[in-house]
Amino acid sequence: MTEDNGIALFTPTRIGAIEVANRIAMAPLTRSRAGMDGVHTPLAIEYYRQRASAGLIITEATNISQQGRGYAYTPGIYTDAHVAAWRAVTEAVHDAGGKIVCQLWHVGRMSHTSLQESGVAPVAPSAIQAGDEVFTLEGQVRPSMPRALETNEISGIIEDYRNATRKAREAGFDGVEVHAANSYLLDQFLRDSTNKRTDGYGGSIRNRARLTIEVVEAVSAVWSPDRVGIRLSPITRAVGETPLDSDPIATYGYLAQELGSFRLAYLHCVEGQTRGVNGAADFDFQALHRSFGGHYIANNSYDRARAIAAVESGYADMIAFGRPFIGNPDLVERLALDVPLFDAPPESYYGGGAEGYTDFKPWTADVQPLVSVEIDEKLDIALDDSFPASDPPSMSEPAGRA
Ligand code: 8OZ
Repeated sequence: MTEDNGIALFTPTRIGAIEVANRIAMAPLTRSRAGMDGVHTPLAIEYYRQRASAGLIITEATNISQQGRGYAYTPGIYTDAHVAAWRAVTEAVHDAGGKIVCQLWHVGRMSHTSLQESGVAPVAPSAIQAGDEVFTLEGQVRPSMPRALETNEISGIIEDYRNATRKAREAGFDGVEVHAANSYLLDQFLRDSTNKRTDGYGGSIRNRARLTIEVVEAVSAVWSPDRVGIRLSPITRAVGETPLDSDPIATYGYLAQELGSFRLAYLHCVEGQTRGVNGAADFDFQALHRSFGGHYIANNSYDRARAIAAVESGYADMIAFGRPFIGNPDLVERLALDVPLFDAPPESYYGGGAEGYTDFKPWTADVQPLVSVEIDEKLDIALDDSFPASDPPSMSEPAGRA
């Protein structure tokens, strides 16, 4: 339990319909430890249970369909087997007093034919191949050339979001977070660099924002808007040289305003470039928050002092920490006590088993070598490191993508 140290960061609040015990969220962290069928092993139960003192856990990005999968060993939320595996996770988190929402993910063009059903091409707003890497059973490879979605296929994608939301509800989650960040499918539609469509989903800002808004509308109708959050990253390249929008202020400002009318649980922003630089100064996230009007979760390179100040000043309702939650399952307690953080080795981030996943100990003065790290959030969203290169999962060396 956290100390009542009189600091707002450690006090309860309500985010939409979700009562949270403190203002610290666990950011979505891809850990690549599910089976190739997207079903979590029991290790995930322990992993999330250990981190249940976070006010809100946002799960690792979770595929809404096989078409939406871009990385090996990532979990899904579209079959009954997925529901059963996730239900054990949500029960463990709830039993430990935590709250947990499922991040709904469709990677769009960030995929490879080997990860798609019958080896077909991944889908995207436009047939423009990404220059970065995704993780397949053969290791890290360039994403395949995608094919542009036909207009009449878009309703099927929205239906996949609906199905995933129903499944998340069945699995006992407290809500869902729509992943519209980091240049995956929804962000590919938003950015004019990746969307060259000439139908009602391309061209003007309004058209490029249409899919995200339709998804949010559908997901909110299946559950309830106050159980739906959304993650945006207006100025985040996420991976390599992923292109940005030509006018992020106008594009994401319009979107935030439109999203505001749904009265969602929250807007969650990756504030910056995620290359070890907070970058919030490059973009007015406060203005974006104002346009949205609801609760705001800030993410990217926050340390204890900045997190405390951001909540104290009313800048944010919650702060999401990513990488520090890998090596510090009890991050909330450590921040409350203001004790050092453990810097998990990068080799532990993606793939493998219990090692580097569930074996990080809670803080005591003598338990493990403690390294005081500068908190740097890039790893909850950025592909700065490599993935396991073989099946069964195993660790691999970081690819050194600084
Ligand atoms: C790291 C590795 C793979 C995917 C994101 C879901 O950037 C991710 C991701 C992060 O949002």
